[in-house]
Amino acid sequence: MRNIAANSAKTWLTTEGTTEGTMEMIMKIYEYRGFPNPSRIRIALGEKHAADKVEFITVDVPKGEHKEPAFLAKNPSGVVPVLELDDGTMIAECTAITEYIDHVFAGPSLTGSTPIQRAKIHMMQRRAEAYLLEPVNAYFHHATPGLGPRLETYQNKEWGEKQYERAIDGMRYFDKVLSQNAYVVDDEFSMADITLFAGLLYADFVKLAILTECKALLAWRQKVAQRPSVACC
Ligand SMILES: N[C@@H](CCC(=O)N[C@@H](CS)C(=O)NCC(=O)O)C(=O)O
Repeated sequence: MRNIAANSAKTWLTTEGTTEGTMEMIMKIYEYRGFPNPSRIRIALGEKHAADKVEFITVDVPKGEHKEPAFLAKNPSGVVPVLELDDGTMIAECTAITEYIDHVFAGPSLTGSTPIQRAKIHMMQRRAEAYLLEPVNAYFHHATPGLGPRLETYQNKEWGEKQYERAIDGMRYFDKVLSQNAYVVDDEFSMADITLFAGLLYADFVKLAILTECKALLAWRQKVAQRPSVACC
């Protein structure tokens, strides 16, 4: 199960960039590289220039390793990614992992520095999940063969196909947002952009193309794809 790409952070930096200590801190990320949710974490780490400060461990999702007892003990939801800290603490859910990364490593904030920014980023990232990433996920698991018959034990094709329309509506919504702002929240790249970008990665995977009329969304995507954190995720 081990596929170690990088190792150990020796210095723990605060968001202000000051050194808080020299403790040996090993963060492990359980993931399946290239899948949309793990990509969210790789992008967040890339934005913080911290990808070399964690150990990536591959969980073989196509083979069902994420549903085996050893992994379910880490995350009872049976999904990747999961962050494991030195003391054995397990953090699942991309938003929670991103919050942690954002506060442990220096660099521009991904989750907002003021109460209003934080609230807006959380609201919009949740919309990116609810309007796009989750409908695409439901379409994949219900209206396509998904992860195959061994893992897809219940499928509702009609409901899955309905999610395709919801995802298209979500793209139209974000096109409108991005016709007014440079990024999903105002003019700063944030966790909300990461979630939307991952939703579009997933849409590509299920062959759900962005409508050509969504010009602002297409232009935003091209711009975000050029960020170093995204280019190497
Ligand atoms: N809400 C979770 C979603 C995680 C998720 O669905 N991950 C996918 C990979 S992109 C997964 O593990 N899927 C396996 C499955 O559904 O069986 C998060 O934010 O981390």
